[in-house]
Amino acid sequence: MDQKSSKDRFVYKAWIGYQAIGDAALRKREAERFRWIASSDNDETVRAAVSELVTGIGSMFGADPQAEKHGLAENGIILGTFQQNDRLREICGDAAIRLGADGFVIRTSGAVTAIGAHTAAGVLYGAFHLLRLLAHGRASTDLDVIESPANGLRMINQWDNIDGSIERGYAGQSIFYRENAISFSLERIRDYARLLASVGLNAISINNVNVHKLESRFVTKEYLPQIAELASIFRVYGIKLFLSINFASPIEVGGLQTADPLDPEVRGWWRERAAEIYESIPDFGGFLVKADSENRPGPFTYDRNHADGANMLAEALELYGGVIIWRCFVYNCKQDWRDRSTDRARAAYDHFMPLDGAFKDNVILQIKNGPMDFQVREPVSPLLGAMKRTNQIIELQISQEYTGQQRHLCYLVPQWKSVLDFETFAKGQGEASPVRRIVDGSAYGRPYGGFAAVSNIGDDANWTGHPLAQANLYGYGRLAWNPQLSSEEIAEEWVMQTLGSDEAVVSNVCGMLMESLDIYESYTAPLGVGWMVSPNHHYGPSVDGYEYDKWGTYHFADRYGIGVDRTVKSGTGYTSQYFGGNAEVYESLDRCPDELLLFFHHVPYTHVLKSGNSVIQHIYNTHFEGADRAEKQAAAWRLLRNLVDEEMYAQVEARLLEQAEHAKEWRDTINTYFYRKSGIADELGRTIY
Ligand code: GCV
Repeated sequence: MDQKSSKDRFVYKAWIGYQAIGDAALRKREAERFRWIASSDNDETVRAAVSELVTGIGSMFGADPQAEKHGLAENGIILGTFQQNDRLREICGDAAIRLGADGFVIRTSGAVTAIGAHTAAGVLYGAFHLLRLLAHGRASTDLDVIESPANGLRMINQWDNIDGSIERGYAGQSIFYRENAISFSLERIRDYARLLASVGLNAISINNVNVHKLESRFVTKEYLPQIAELASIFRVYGIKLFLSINFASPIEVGGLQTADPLDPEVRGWWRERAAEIYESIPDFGGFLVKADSENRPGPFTYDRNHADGANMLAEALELYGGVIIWRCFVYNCKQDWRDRSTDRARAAYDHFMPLDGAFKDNVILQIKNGPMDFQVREPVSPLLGAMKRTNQIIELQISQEYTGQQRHLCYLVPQWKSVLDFETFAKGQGEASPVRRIVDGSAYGRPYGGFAAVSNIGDDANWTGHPLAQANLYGYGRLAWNPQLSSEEIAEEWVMQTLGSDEAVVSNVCGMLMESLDIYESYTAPLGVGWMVSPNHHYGPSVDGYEYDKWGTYHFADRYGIGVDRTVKSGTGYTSQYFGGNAEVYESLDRCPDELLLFFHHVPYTHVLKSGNSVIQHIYNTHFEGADRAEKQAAAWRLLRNLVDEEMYAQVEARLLEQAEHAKEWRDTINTYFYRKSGIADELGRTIY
């Protein structure tokens, strides 16, 4: 069934292909040090960790480590939970007290390497981490690593539909569904679980947040047996399964007259569903909900608010320890473009802020990183940090809907880093409150915190369409584990584990990844204004594609100027949703950062930026430079022709060539549009049509 996957292909193995280490002396030494791998834990997750170590060490060092129950005296790895193993407690038990949930210790003692954790999942994360260190050529002789994840929930959202399609998917069809049925290859799902666990992810929602007819029935006995099978594969890798649900299911599936969250019959219906689900999947994670958003049903139909809706579901799951993840992507998607008073950017805050404190403890709000919708550049959502008495997690999009659809190279980790490092001033000047501390729950001592992101994988043999887009999935997981890692570190880790440690490969590919976001931004929508993509499918330039539409996504370009006035003084007042310093900076035309200028202000084309260029000249310069730089990426890759796997090489080359061509399309469409609108020529006299 899984025609496109072949586990032996280089591109399929992604970053867990465990490339052979080139240094022969190191190979010999390490093979000698890892003669056995022992665990006395009788647990499927720990067994998966053992098997991963056997595979990884075997492949990297040409070794043949034996899986044992009890560690012999020297030359091996001992791993497991502290409570099961005296030797582990002896070697690294002192660090146990410093470990958070899911954390691990890796420590060398003589010729023994110990991996200890409180939980089986922690042991698995420790095993993957040891393999990561070894892939980097780190010798195993003096390890003393203690790590715990910063975030409790580290989740991936599949936008997969039962017909096999994936909403905003750019890497083939679903690996979960085919032709209106749940249909999967055990091996492929297991390998996906391995990839996710290898970077510490611990939760997955397996169906699109737009829940259609058949998927609405996933909460019934008709589908639960197969869903339970999926849950059991993910469980081995410490990953909890969630379902996206349809708020109107009591009507559409249950035959009730209403889905009113305060109706006793509706509440009873959801309680029955919960009982059935937990009977099949005792560790079921919970529901992910898109309600009153883009034509999906929700509590507004019944004049109820989102706390009423979320709490009703939360009550049904609380008995079993389940949670409700409720999305804040709620806005008017039927706006009249002539209406200048409605501002989509304001919507999430306006809807949810008044409800702070009204949600049950097992409700978690999922907030997109920006106020609009995953544009290449947006300010940080002002809702992040605003609600002090509500659990919140951040939602990112690994799938490159607006960032080149995995046909363009766009390493998103630097974008996510800038969001996570953004100082919200939620706690005033006295205490730092960057987004990463809001979402991990620590700023307000919340019981839940974490990350969610829309997956970028499909059934393409290389998982992500563009093989280098694997770095985004990898980077997402690594950041969810530790948001303080740098973009460069993550890029290097991914390259070394995926492509090996050849110096030219590492430096060229890291360089390409690190530049790619900036390049993509340069030749697409300028200065934070966003959109300008072709409607519906969102690929390629169309400056006015969304300008006279209902979706609330406007740039307001006319012959004099461009940008959206979101100030309090003369615009939509959106800037007031930020705390102190940020509100002031964004409100001020002088202080607003160039890269977000058009998001917050409407200015004439002649307005001079901090860079010294006028807005119009900036548009011309960045578009010419961006397209040139895209071409250079292809040239940098060509230097690696004989240094990377042939199939990988060809797939990347084809995409880079397409990108270079397509960047010219963007360049010319945008430059021509603004030249004709403004009538102002390029100072450098380059060709604009
Ligand atoms: C799943 C954007 C996308 C939609 C997506 C929606 C969401 O509008 O274009 O495809 O729907 O976001 O996040 O719910």
